[in-house]
Amino acid sequence: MRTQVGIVGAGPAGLLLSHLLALRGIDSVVVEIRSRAYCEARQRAGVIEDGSVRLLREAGLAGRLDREGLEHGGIYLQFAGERHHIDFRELTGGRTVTVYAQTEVVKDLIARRIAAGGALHFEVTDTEVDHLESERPVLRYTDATGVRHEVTCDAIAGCDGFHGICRLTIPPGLTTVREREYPYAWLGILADVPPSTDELIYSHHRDGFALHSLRSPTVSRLYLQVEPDESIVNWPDARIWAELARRFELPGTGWELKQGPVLDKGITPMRSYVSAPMRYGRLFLAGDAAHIVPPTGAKGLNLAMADVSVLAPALDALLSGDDGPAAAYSATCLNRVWRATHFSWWMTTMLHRTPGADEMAAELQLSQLRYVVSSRAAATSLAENYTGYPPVPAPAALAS
Ligand code: RFL
Ligand code: PHB
Repeated sequence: MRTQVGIVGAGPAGLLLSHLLALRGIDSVVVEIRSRAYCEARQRAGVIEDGSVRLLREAGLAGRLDREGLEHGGIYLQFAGERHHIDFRELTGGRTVTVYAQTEVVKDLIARRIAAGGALHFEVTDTEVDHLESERPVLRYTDATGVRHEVTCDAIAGCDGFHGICRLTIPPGLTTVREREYPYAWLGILADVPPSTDELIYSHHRDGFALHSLRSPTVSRLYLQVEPDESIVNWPDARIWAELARRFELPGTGWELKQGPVLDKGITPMRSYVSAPMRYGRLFLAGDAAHIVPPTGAKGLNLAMADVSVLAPALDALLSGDDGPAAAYSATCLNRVWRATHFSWWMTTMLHRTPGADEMAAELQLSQLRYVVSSRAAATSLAENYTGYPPVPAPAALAS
C-alpha cells in the first residue's frame, strides 16, 4: 500500500492533521488502536482558545462548535473565601475561549474524515514505524480483521499520545527530555446538573484545589485535587460532592453548588513533559506524543491543534521538495509549547496545595494570588496566556 502521510493515532492531532492535509490535496492513512466508540466517548479537555476555534472554523469544521460551543470571556479565581473575576475580553482586547468538549471535536473530525472517504482504521494492533531516515518511511499495522499491512509513505506523523510508540522509535541519544511530576492528581467528574456558575471557577483551598467547568447548559464538569496514588474506589459520589461543596463554598453569599447524577468519573496524574526535537528524519511528532502539560492551564488540546497547523504546510512543502518549513517545524512548535508549559506549571503551583509545604510557601502562594487579582499587569499576563500565546494570526495551515 502507498500513501503520502502515514498518521499514527486518531486523537485531535492525528484527525485534524489528516483533514488539513486533505484540504491541500494530500493523502493520508490514519491508524488507531482504540475503537471509534472509545475515541468518541473518552472524557478529556473542554476549553478551546480563540486561535484554535478560528483554525477549526477556517478548516470548515466549526458548524456544530459555532452552534453548541459556549463562549467564555473570563474565569473566576477563588481563594481565602473570596471569588474574583478575571475579565479576558477587557484585558486582551476582546479575546475569549470556547467551552466545547474534546470528545465533540473528535466526533466532528471522525465524521468529516469518513464522509470524505478518508482512510481511517480503528482497532489496529502492533503498529510499527520504520525506515524513518529514508525518503520512504514505512507504517505497519494489523487491522481489526487480523490482516497485516505495510504502507509506504513520504512522511509519518506520530500523533499517538503520551503512551504511543512513535516517540520511542527515536534513538534516545538524539532527544532531550525535560520532565516534572506533581505530587497530586485530579479526580474529574461529569455530572448531569446545570452549572452553578457562569464562568469556570479555579479554587485554591487549604484542603486542595477544585475546578468547576461545564459542558453545556445542563451538564457540569468538575475536578478535585487528590493524592497522586488515589484510587477512585475511595471516592463514592457523596464524598466527591461534599468535598467539592467545601472547596467552592462562599459563606454569607447564598451561593450553592448544585448536585446531580455523576455520569463519568476518573483520576488523572499531573505531569509536565517535553521531548525535543519533534522531528527525526521523516517522522514528525505532534501533540501529546511530544509534550504533556498539567490540565490546570487548559493547554494540551490547543497545543495539539497548534502543532498540526504548523505541520500540515510543512509537510506540503516537504512533499514538493522544500525541506525549509519541515526543518523549522520543531523549533516553531516548541516556542509555543514552552510558553504553555510555563503557564500550566505556574497555574498549577499557584493553585494547588503542595503536600508538606510550610507556612512560608503557603503565604507566597496567597501573595501571588492577591497580586494576580489586584494588578492589571498580572491579570493581563494570565489572560493573554489563557486565551493563547502567542495569539494566532490567520491560520497558515490551510492551502492558500
Ligand atoms: P490523544 O488524544 O492522546 O490521542 C492519541 C491517540 O493515539 C492512539 N494511539 C495509537 N494508535 C495507533 N497505534 C498505537 N500504537 C497507538 N498508541 C496510541 C490513542 O488511542 C489515541 O486515540 O493525543 P493528541 O491527539 O495529541 O491530543 C492531546 C489531547 O488529547 C490532550 O492534550 C488534552 O486532552 C489535554 N487536556 C486539556 N487540553 C486542553 O487544551 N484544554 C483542557 O481543558 C484540557 N483538559 C486535558 C484536560 C486532559 C485530561 N486528561 C484526562 C489527560 C483534562 C483532562 C482530565
Ligand atoms: C475541562 O472543562 O475539562 C477543563 C477546563 C479547564 C481546565 C481543565 C479542564 O483547566
